[in-house]
Amino acid sequence: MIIHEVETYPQEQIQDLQLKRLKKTVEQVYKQVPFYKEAFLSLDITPDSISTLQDVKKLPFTQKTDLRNHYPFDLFAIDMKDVARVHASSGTSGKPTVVGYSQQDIENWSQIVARAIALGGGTSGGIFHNAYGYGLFTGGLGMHYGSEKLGMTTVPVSGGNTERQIMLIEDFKPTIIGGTPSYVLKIAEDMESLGKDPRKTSLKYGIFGAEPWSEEMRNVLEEKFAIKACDIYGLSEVMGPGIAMECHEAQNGLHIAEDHFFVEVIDPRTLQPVPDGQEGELVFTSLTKEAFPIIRYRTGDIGSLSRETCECGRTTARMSRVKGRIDDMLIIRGVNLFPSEIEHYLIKIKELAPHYQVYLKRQGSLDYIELHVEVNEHFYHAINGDMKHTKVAILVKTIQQAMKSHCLVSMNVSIFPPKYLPRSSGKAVRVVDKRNVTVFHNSPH
Ligand code: DLL
Repeated sequence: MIIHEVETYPQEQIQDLQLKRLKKTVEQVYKQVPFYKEAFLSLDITPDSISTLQDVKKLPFTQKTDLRNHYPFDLFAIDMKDVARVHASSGTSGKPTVVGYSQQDIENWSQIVARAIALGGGTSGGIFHNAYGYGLFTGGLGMHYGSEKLGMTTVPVSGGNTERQIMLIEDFKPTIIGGTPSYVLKIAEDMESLGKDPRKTSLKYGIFGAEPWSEEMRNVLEEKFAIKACDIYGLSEVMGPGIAMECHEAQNGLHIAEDHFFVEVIDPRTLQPVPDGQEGELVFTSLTKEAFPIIRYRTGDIGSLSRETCECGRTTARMSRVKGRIDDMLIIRGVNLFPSEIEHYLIKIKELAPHYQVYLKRQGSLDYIELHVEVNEHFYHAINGDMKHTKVAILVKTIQQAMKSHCLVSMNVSIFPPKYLPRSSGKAVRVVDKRNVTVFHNSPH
């Protein structure tokens, strides 16, 4: 359902709005954030340097390290007394990155997410089961405010405690479930273990994101729950969930909330723009934020853009599914590979459950992948008997061949029984880097 006229504006009209808002944002950061003023001056630019949307290229990039270096609040553009809320990313090392919102920012974000949920099939009167984590992570509260804004009854269940999630899904009869795709998959599996059929719930739509997932994972989730599953994208540095969202009508690219965010796609090496349709790093500039405006934020996420009008009628630019983050790209003997590409081919192997972990290991000076996969219950029960070792050996070969021919990398494969690999209630851990682990003691042979 299209809930805001801006979603169908002709491109020129969106661009006029973007330019007006960009100028205001540039003016605001120049005046209120010393970090940006210095960066502008060092490039010899002032707010007057922006007279067209193309001039955005004159502006400096912002990176995660800039947020870390100004921890916690030094990039905020308003007085702390006017900051209504902060969120932070967990950050694997050192301090988290902190972002702030004014009351108006929260109102805008709620509207953005309301639009996103409507894109994914939400309507007022429905019930939204929100299994995104609540807390400093933007997922839970971001989706919550948007769901309420849309007029949905919101169930703030957060992630974890899967048995209770299942009970609430059965009892409250939600129409939409939101959560990371990997966690919602776990909910389905646990239902099956309890002898319940996930296809029989009241759920009609799923809004999944916060981590890379493949088309094949979409098929698995749609099949398991008998729902339509759509992809939602966002990041805390730019706002949180809702920056872009797929429509359930086309399920073909994520509509960007272009009235609030200006998107660019650049080549991460040359930092130059790449043409529409070509993959590169997504870069966002906020256009309406008050507390934490951000200029040309390099997301590290790889995707591409399309500006064709979508069959749902919306005219906003669409971004592709995010393949992964540049820092998560594996480089194995010269081949670049994202875990989501491994997922894409792994899920097609019918003996496997849709769970995997990529162990990065090193032998001498060479890196290699040890792929940890899990067989599904069906295969597990079918292989009991004398042919067990042969069947597993054949499966290993099948996986190795699929990886070699599609991902161009030879991998070691370890096969585990069902439910062996760790599940997360939030973002799944797909890569485990064991390259710098030194063995403390090896027992003699
Ligand atoms: O993950 C915001 C969010 C919450 C998005 C709920 C969607 C749903 P962060 O914790 O700051 O924010 O992590 C942002 O997660 O730069 C991407 O690398 C990744 N990411 C987010 N959505 C997707 C997606 C939230 N749909 C980082 N596909 C981003 C692939 C995604 N990766």
